Amino acid sequence: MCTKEESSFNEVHWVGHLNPDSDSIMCVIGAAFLYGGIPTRTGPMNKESEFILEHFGVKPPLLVKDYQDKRVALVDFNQRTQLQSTINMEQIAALIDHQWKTGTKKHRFR
Ligand SMILES: [Mn+2]
Repeated sequence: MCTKEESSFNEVHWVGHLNPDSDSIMCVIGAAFLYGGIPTRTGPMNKESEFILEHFGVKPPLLVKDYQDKRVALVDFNQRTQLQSTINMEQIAALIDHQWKTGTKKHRFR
């Protein structure tokens, strides 16, 4: 077991799916808090997410347009079509919270 400061996730960019909803926004913040790393988002936040973050006084995740050369960890993610276009499979260090739908191969990540 290592401390948060020693975590291998310190340089990871946490990211959810395209057109981030509140799941994606809150998950990247929570994951970065728990494991270290940088909470990011792929686009503008919706009104619900803005309200939640403002209400709790939490800073929005960093808006990132280009993830090339970054280690990435995915949250709130289950469809490859929802992967930001500059992220390659080799960059993905972790995946949590994927909301798997049993029996549907159509939505398989790999
Ligand atoms: Mn979502």
